[in-house]
Amino acid sequence: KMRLPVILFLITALTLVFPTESCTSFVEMIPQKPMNLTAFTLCMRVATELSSQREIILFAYRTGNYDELNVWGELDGRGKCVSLTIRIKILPELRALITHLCVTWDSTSGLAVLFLDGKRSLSKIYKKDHTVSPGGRVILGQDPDIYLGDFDKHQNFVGEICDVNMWDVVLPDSVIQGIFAGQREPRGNVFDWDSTELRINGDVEVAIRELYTPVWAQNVVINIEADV
Ligand SMILES: *[C@@H]1O[C@H](CO)[C@@H](O)[C@H](O)[C@H]1NC(C)=O
Ligand SMILES: [Ca+2]
Repeated sequence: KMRLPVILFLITALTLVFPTESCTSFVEMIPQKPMNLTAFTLCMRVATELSSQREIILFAYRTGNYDELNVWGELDGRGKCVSLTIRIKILPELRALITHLCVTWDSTSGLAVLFLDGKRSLSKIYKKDHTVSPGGRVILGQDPDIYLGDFDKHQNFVGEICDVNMWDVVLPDSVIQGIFAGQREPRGNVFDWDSTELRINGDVEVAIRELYTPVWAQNVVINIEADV
């Protein structure tokens, strides 16, 4: 009989590293349900070292003719707000340390709110009474100017992104704070990072990282008796 140490409760996840400026590398995410949304919560963990004065696309959902739902980081904060469906400036908080970012939006009020590491921004009004259209494609890493293509390497994402989850409702602030702190419930019903199909294109490294270990389980080693 031997005692085998088993370390439990390590929660790991895929992570995507976009190493360089490129106009060919992107990851398509296949949604679990049609994206006719009247509300959503979109969360991700993201880090970048891009410091040049340029836009960075963080999430792009485009149908045939329209950018339906794009999230941009605009490091210099002076990005022009063209008439995209939803365009949210993120300002300088994005950095080389992983940041947990969530965006919520609800069409009834038009309220859009940003959360950075669980801290809530002011509310802004975007596209009251609008419905996001279904039938498009969601990609990470590039901004499509046509249905799926016409990428600009000065807008692409360079850095690491993971744990991209989306719900078709606005989650309460306390739930978003819990997710930032590592809770894995509720799982996204539009995108659930643990199960969503990812289609990798070009130079994107897919790695596994430790996402989160509950505080009570850190350094817990449980010995299990086993016949060997
Ligand atoms: C989205 O479309 C489906 C199927 O047509 C429908 O059942 C659902 O109610 C729609 N959701 C919204 C928010 O419009
Ligand atoms: Ca573009």
